[in-house]
Amino acid sequence: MEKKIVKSANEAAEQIIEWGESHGIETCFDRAQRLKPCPIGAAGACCKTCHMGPCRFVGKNAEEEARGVCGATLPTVASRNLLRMAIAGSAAHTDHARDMAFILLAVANGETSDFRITDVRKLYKVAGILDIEFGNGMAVNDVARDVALRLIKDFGRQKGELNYIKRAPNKTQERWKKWGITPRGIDREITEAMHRTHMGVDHAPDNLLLSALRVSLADGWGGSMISTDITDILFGTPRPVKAEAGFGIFKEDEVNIVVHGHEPSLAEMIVDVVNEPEMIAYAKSKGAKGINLGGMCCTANEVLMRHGIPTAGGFTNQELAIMTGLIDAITVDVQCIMPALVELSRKFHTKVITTSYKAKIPGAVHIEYDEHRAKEIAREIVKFAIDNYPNRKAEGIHINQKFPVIAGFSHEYIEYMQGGRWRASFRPLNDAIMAGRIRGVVGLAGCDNPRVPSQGLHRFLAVELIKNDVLILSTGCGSHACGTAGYLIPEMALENAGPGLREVCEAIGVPPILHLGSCVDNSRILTIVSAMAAEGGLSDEIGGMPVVGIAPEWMSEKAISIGCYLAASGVPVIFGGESPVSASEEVTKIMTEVWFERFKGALHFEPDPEKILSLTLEYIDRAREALKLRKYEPGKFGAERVLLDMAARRELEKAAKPHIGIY
Ligand code: NFS
Repeated sequence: MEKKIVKSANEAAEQIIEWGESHGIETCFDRAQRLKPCPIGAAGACCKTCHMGPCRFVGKNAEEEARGVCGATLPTVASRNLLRMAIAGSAAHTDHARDMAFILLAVANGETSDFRITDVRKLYKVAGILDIEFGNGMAVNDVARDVALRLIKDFGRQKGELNYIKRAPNKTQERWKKWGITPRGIDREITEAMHRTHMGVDHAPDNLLLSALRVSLADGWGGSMISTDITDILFGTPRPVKAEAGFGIFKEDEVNIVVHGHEPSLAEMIVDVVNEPEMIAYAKSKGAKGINLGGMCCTANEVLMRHGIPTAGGFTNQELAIMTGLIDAITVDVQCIMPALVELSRKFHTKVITTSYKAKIPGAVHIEYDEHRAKEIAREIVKFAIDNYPNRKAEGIHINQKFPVIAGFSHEYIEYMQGGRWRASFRPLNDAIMAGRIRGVVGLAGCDNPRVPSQGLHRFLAVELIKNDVLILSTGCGSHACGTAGYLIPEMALENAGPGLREVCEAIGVPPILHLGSCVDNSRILTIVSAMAAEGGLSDEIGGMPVVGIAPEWMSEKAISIGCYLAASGVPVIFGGESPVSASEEVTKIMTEVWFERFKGALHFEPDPEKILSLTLEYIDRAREALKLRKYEPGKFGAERVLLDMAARRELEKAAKPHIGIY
């Protein structure tokens, strides 16, 4: 009997895929089976930077002997390929950040009345970080303008360093200076790195890879951090919120609209508009009971974190959501959008609406977004979806499965939950790590991927890590994989976490997997680890902390940029799948051993999830040993301060005076 291939670890996804197969509907899972990756390109051994090639570097001694037409070696080509991925990833995140900065400027200048500054406290905090002087009398919009302009300067700066570099621990910054990778201006780093990869420029693998770190740091401590901060300022800094995840979020008797992509500003407007009484009345006039908004991919994370909008899932779930036959319109902005959606949507009644001039798909409806007319455009989109509701056919496979999730763990909330408004700090977390109650921290990030049983590697590692008392900070599709399995709830700690982590989660009332947000919110991992370093008792820089980043199902170039900026910041990173530079031992060695020596971070690729797990724990234990922390033994802890429980926190707060902002 032929062995059945499991395509997704998400049961509901698997059910939809099977339904699709029985109806002759193709998805990324079928295409992944059919299209085998080119083994030469997959290993980084193909150079197509000029038109004398593509040159393929194959054969037993390719590393030493193979040459391209220009004479380039395999390590040059492999490192150049990786650098190009990092550049594209950094460009994606930072261009998203640029759009956010211009929205903040438009709000400050009064050019749009649809948005406002929601979190004034965060605005002041960011203004403080940027050394912007603001007194009591200064109007909020004036502070916002100064913040926006100061951050916009980060894109075009030619010399000096990015504003947020100083948020990193001094020692971390010193390492960057020593190795010449402190980013200057975001656009400069991207342009210079592209220049280096042009035919006939930089040929030294180590130098090319340092450039990958620099351009990625411009993402992590530049674009992504800017985006996170401005999104918090405009739409609110997340705090825990209850929501739901899974294909069961769609409603048979309501207009279902999905916001998909990455940039949150249009989605925020749609959240507002679907609640307008006139819109609801309009939906009812078309026979629907109401309007139901859901999210997909990282736009989903943005509106989930701030408004509790339910999510249908991550990257590999997008086609499957359409196959429920219940989506009346799916609006997409930028990044991680499968062009296959349009062709697929024709088999159902779903309308795919592109909204960015940067990201069009032939055959899609295009309603162009402009932040100056945001609400008007959001209304047009919602109305369009409502008008499509009567066209809904009975086709599709309706799914009921959905899980509760608790999301919304910003840096600020994590600090707050460890001591309340007046004693907020990272002390309890550091203490719990020092005592061995928490073994270490893992950032679970990145895409989900149809080349493995999708979402399964995330789920396996999440469960195994929490069993081992490792606290997880999840983002992006890692969070979707966990959320659609029911892992993002406090009960997960009771049932699955090791004894130390379970106690900590019980005391605070949080899940053992803290959903930090979208992919740009990986910058929250940087600020959290920097705060842990500043708190004392562990490492005084990011490097050397019992902290590891993993992206077991990565596929996008943005993931490479994230992996590189975490590695340069001092976090060992382990990616799943085959290495995109596996053809070159020299390049692999630089990214692991050499980077670890210089930055205490590394970037590994490891297809075997069991090995990802053991390497992660090994890094954590090695860091604990180097920091002379007590040896981790499950259930045996050292002395530590007592965590405040909910009641104690409330008591403290009753005594506290009101404070600006939400904390
Ligand atoms: Ni990030 Fe991957 Fe895309 Fe978000 Fe999901 S695929 S690298 S997690 S949605 S960006």
